[in-house]
Amino acid sequence: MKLYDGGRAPNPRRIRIFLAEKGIEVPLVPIDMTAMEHKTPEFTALNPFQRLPALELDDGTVISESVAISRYFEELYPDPPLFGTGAVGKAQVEMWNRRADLHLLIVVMSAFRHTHPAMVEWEVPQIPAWGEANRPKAVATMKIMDDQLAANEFLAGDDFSIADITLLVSIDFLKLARIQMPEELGNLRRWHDAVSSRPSAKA
Ligand SMILES: N[C@@H](CCC(=O)N[C@@H](CS)C(=O)NCC(=O)O)C(=O)O
Repeated sequence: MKLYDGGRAPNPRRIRIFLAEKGIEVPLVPIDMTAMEHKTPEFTALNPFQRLPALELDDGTVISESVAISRYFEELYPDPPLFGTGAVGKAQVEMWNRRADLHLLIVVMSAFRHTHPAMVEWEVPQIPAWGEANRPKAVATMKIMDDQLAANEFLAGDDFSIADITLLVSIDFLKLARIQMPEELGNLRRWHDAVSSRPSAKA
């Protein structure tokens, strides 16, 4: 098994944090995205969407999409559970992870990719107005996350989950996207300090 990794980019980081939380070690194959190694014919044969991360199993099966890769490891290594427990708990994790993914990570990445000059060749067509339009969307989502964290230690409730990983990589990507976390979001700040101090955050 090998994990095609993309350095500090948020989606590859999601998997490294997930693996660190589980205490699993998987051989990494670094793919230099700045050198466009994810666009080579060899990598395109593995993932036609030319995106990282991607996991290649020993029988040649390739799994891409961060959540799909995470689910694979959750099945193999159920402890600690990172997709929730019980019918309600699993649904809560799914809900908050999708919210973090669709309403924050993709929004923050769009703000970055559609406005940053270095992303012209990555985001085709690059539409700066769309990038700008995503900045207030990110702030609106952070306010909702702050409300949720007023009553919960972690995003989906009492336990750390994949939803926290998705939120963490999104918040850490704000700087590159030139989006500020509003000062008044004290619950989100408290949560961010706490999850950033977990050893897995260094992954
Ligand atoms: N939905 C995918 C998104 C993967 C993705 O967009 N990865 C970025 C790095 S964070 C990438 O490979 N970008 C390459 C490109 O846009 O050319 C997932 O969850 O894994």
